[in-house]
Amino acid sequence: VKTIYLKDYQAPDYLIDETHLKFELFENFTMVHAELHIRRNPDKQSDELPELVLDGQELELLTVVMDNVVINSNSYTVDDKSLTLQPNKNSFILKTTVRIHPETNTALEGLYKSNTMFCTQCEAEGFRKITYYLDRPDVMSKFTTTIEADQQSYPILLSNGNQIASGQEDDRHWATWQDPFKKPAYLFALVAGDLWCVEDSFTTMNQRKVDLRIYVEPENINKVNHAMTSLKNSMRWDEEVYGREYDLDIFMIVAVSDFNMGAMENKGLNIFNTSCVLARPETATDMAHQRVEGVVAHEYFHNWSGNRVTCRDWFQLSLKEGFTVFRDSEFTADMNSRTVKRIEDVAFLRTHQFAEDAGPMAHPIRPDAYMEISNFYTVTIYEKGAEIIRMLHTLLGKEGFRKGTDLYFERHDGQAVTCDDFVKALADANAIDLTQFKRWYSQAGTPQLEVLESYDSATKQYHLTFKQFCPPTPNQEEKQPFVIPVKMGLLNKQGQDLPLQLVGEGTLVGDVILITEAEQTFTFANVGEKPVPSLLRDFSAPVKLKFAYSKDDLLFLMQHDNDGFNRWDASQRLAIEAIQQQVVNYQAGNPMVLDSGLEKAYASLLADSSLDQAMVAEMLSLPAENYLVEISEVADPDAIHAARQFIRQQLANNLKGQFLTHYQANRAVSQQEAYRATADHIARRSLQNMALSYLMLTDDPQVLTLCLDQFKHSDNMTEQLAALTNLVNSPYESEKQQALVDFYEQFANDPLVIDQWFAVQANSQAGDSLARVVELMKHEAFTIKNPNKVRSLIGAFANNNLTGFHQKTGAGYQFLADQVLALNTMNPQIASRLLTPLTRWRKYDEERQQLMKAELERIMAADKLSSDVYEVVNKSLV
Ligand code: DPP
Ligand code: ZN
Repeated sequence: VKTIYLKDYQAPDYLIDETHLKFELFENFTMVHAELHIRRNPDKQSDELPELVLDGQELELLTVVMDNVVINSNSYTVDDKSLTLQPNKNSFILKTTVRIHPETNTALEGLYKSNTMFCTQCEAEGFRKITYYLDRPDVMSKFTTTIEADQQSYPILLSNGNQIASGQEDDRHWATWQDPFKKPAYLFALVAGDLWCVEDSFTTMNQRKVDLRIYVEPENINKVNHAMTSLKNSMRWDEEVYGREYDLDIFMIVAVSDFNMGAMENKGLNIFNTSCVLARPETATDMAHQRVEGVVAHEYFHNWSGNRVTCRDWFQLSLKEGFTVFRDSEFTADMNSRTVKRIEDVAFLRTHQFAEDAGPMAHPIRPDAYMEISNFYTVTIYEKGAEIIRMLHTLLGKEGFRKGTDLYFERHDGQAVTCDDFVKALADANAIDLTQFKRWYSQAGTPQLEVLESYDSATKQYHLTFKQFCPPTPNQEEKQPFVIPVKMGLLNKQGQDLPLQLVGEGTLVGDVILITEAEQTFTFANVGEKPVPSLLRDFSAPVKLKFAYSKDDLLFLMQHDNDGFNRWDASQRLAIEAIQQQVVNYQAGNPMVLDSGLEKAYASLLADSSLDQAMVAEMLSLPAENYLVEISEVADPDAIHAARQFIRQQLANNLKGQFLTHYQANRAVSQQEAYRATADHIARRSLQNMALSYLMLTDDPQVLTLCLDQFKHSDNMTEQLAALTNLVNSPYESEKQQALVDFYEQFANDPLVIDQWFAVQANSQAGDSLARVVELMKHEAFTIKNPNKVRSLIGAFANNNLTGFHQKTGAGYQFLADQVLALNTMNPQIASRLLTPLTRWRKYDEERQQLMKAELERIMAADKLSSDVYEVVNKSLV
């Protein structure tokens, strides 16, 4: 397996102005006829005509014709990765015919079948499994696509752009689609199937009417309304916030059951995993509704940030992904509760991306090297990438940022560009220097920001000293200081923000100070009393902030900080401290105790009726086990689980009355009001379910009755699934078994709900969860060929069932390695993704380390490892 380096980038020798494709779809094979209008790249002149090397994999080459002359096989070379020809003209038309086998394509890359439909996934390098091509994003071409198939089985034939012709001959029919916009091959899409669609329309800011269609398999036709509403909201938002108008007359989404990722932004024809588009109250939770809204927006926003302006090469992936995640998270914040969205995003980042940054796969948001690009669709490229864009937004302000993106879109429309181009447009539009800021693009790792305070009552000066340090990551020992924007406030005894008055060195813009050095002191003047600092408000930079807050400070911030994010963060710090102390007690064999400060804080949260319910629910959630692992020096899964559980249990017992009051009040409203996926309804249900999960720890038969009632008599999946989850983790064995049986019967026909049913059991805290997962793999509803099933059963177990996966025998590790090996040839992308928990072996004790490493070595020794799996295992063992 070869490593590819950014520094080796070369512009293409040839360009493809036009691409004409014809697909003949049959049950046992597909013929692909390609006509490529090729010319030399005028920017790369040399005396001799270079060879033309077209990418192609798993293709059966039948004919090659250059300018109407048949080329015989002595005049070209074919290997398992490419077709090489020697052109004799600067521009020519190349025609090839290949035979491919979508019907046996289990990797779900290129053209494949999902249930009975044909569909495609070409990002990043799937197009080369369809035809010989210059499969790289800096080759942009105008595509015309004709699809021919059996009329009965495949009445719907779709591709990018507008349909320009169609016809029928005997039992076969065809349709031709033309995309007027140049695009790289990774944005190509084709769909053929027996699909139904819901239609709507959107009128753009310039009064153009756009046809909106969501295609699904017939049984899902009643589950697309939420996605359609989300789409229209996204289109309006992108006009209002970024001035971006949709550019074709039709926008289509197709829902596909077998899909490696969440969704794909193909021009005019987005293809979605069913899990990211289908939602209705009875079958999809609030979280699922929000995921649909977010992913629909994300893919739609790519039309500008990704499609109209695309990436020069795959090292620039964050150019489109980081920016588009930032765009979709701001959209979600505008549609729902801004603070709750920020809390969710940061909790996700700190749990998953910080762990990636601290592990063997750590990479900068613009990597320097990769073996398999599919491995770089990571939380770093996406979520950390979005944080880098958010910092630029903070530095430039809303208007400056908009000026910058306007210039970016105007300057680079129709081009394939780099992250440097993006930053340059922002810098040029605002006449500022972002040179040092760009270190965020090239340096991996999570910076630590340590802060020390001192107060001088005589001079009324308050000093904050910041020290930044970024730990070494693979191939990057030393780091240069980052630009770290710290949004902050200084609170007086009443909890009010004091005016910020900087004296001496340093930059303060509004309420943001800029850290640019390894160590830097800021002095604030006219501070009449020693304040409590509220630092990194709204999580203004993706760093680990260290400040020695006292317990009283945290309680104070929890109540008074006018930044909602930091109020929540204070509650988390308090909870972490309380849990970590019990981890120590547990390990020493000492009795565990509940911190009285934490209990008081929770009691007052529950008593404060002025607070937003969603915020109360967020603040009552103890940090997740995975996050507690991430912040441990050496993670002890049993101790973390026991300590966290102990605290939950004690809080439940001591605050039972308050939890019950909240539960009953909110459940009563749920029973009266029809379900709506709006922020206020979601907030109410999250508090209700939070209260229920505490109450179920109290072993009170009255609570069991409430839980069973919620399970049986709810009109929505949010309540029903929460009740099921509580039952599954309860000691009520017969009720638990009955609920699982009833739930399965109720939803046996709905694969996405059954995915939830698998996940609930995979996450079960019962001691036999691994045996149960193994058993469920034989269940009629399970198939390892469907990525959603793999994620909901195997992935959920390995990623979220801390004690089950990390059981001391190593059986969890062995199980996961077995599944990775089974998937290695079948679906390398999914196999590689499943490996993540094993790559984190350095986090655990010596014995577990050995067991985890042994499984990685066993995988390494296997035959025919895919490049996907090889890269991750290889890097993990270095
Ligand atoms: N480009 C896609 C997305 O993130 C990945 N399949 O939207
Ligand atoms: Zn994306």
